[in-house]
Amino acid sequence: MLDSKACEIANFLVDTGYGAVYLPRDAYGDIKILIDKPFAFFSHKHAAYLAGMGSFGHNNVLLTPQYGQRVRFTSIFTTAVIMPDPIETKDLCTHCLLCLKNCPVGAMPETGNFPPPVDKKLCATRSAKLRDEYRSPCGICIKVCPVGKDRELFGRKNMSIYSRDKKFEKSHRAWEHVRQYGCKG
Ligand code: B12
Ligand code: SF4
Ligand code: SF4
Repeated sequence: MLDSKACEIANFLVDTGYGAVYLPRDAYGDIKILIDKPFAFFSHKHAAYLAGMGSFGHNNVLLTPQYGQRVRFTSIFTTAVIMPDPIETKDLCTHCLLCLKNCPVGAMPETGNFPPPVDKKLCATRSAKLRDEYRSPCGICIKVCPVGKDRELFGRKNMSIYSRDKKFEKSHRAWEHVRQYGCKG
């Protein structure tokens, strides 16, 4: 959807009289390519940062006030002059380290320059393994992040829902039920 919407917007700009091309949301053919070379030719999260959409989180992904990190980007290069929003100077990350504590492969260091570098190989290897099992890619670090107004909308303000808290046993049983279908098990 991101690619087709970006294509539509670029085409609209061209029809309106401006040069415009969109950049694909990911631009790689297979997750396994990213194990050895985890870079794209263009970084959407840095473009989003410069476009004033948010600030970086401890897990190196861009945080937005509306959706935390549960948001994906695409970008359009155009000759149209569009007023940018100011760069987000507020640090939206609460430094709670829930992303780090919940990462199943320990891909994030606790200290170092902020945001500390994620071990891309470990992370990409996990997603490649999940793909081989016909599962969706990982994303636990963005799921458990408390930032974002979407938390209210989805009734997920209490972050202990992600721990094995007895209070949320009903939700965990429902998740386990769902996960038994559509994959190897
Ligand atoms: C390659 C890639 C991966 C690789 C590497 C991840 C990474 N951190 O770079 C792997 C497979 C591991 C991966 C995993 C994930 N990804 Co990914 N990925 C990409 C992709 C295709 C390119 C990223 C890239 O090349 N960035 C450019 C480099 C320069 O960025 P960087 O290395 O993070 O740079 C930082 C540091 O390295 C450091 N740094 C860089 N250079 C230097 C130099 C010096 C001297 C120093 C000191 C520091 C420094 O500072 C930078 C700023 O933080 C983008 C799509 C795109 N085309 O942008 C999606 C993208 C970044 N991924 C995304 C997502 C959501 C994920 C996952 C959650 C998986 C999922 N379920 O989709 C995980 C999160 C992992 C994590 N914690 O980062 C989203 C992020 C959206 C957002 N809100 O920011 C993107 C933008 C896709 C999209 N179209 O929306 N991804
Ligand atoms: S996507 Fe998964 S493996 Fe990668 S850094 Fe986030 S929690 Fe860790
Ligand atoms: S989980 Fe906590 S430390 Fe990690 S990015 Fe979100 S607010 Fe920052």
